[in-house]
Amino acid sequence: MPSANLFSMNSSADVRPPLEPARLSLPKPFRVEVLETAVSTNAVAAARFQEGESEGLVVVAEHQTAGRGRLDRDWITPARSSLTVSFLLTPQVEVTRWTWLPLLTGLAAASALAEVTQIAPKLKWPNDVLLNGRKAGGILLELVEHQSAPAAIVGIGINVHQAQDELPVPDATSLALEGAAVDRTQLLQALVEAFSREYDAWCGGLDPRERYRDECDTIGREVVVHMIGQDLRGTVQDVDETGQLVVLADGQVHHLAVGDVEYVRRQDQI
Ligand code: BT5
Repeated sequence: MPSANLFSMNSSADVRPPLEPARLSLPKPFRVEVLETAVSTNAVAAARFQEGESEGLVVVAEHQTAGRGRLDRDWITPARSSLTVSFLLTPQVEVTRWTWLPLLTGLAAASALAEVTQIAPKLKWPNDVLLNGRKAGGILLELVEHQSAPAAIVGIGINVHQAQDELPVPDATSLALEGAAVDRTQLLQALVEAFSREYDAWCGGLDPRERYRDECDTIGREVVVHMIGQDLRGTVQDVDETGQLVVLADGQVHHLAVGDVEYVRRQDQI
């Protein structure tokens, strides 16, 4: 039995069962390492690469004690409440195109969630998975090097069982809050399968833009993009061939690699 303090008073252990790696049957080269606790699965996957692990390792933690978001922000999840997963990848694709990796991971999450829950998620550029407009998942790409060889670590967190008071911000949600009771092992299987499909197609030269445009909630919106030291207000026109956001602002077209996107309503949308 897991210790009672892993769970809040009103939730019972049987609705938050542990992951069951023995039930997984993952496509090659993917293989899973499930940890009871990790500081951050991205950090563990990076360390494994530096210890000699090759592409395809999938590190999963039942609990992250210091999960990371972008720009040193936190990713906060109670034990066994969610999926916290990192992929170790060494794609034979130009490093300048690795910017697609978080977007491909978003596409994989959207497919897996649609398959397992029948709820259709939307993707908010660059790294949010939205359910009914609220953030249920986040994605983090980090690059690491070992003996001059680069690897990408792509981490994703998906909120599964959390109640509202277990989420760190009010505009976050979980599958449970959206009405979906999900088996995390089944969701992990679906996520890795979907990621494998997206990744293989992309490594094989397929342009993911059409698929991304279909799933992305951000294109066509009036937005403010918050960047370090600068905010840009404009209309999102597209994503470009490297996955950058194309924003028309003050008559100029900007291609943005990073930023936090805030959706704003135009007067005519109120
Ligand atoms: C992200 O950053 O959304 C990327 C999150 C990546 C997490 C995964 S879990 C597996 C792997 N290992 C890691 O250590 N990280 C990855 P960003 O866009 O910067 O959003 C971070 C912000 O989201 C925080 O500042 C909070 O406002 C909010 N947040 C934190 N935890 C959340 C949660 N569980 N659900 C929704 N929002 C959350």
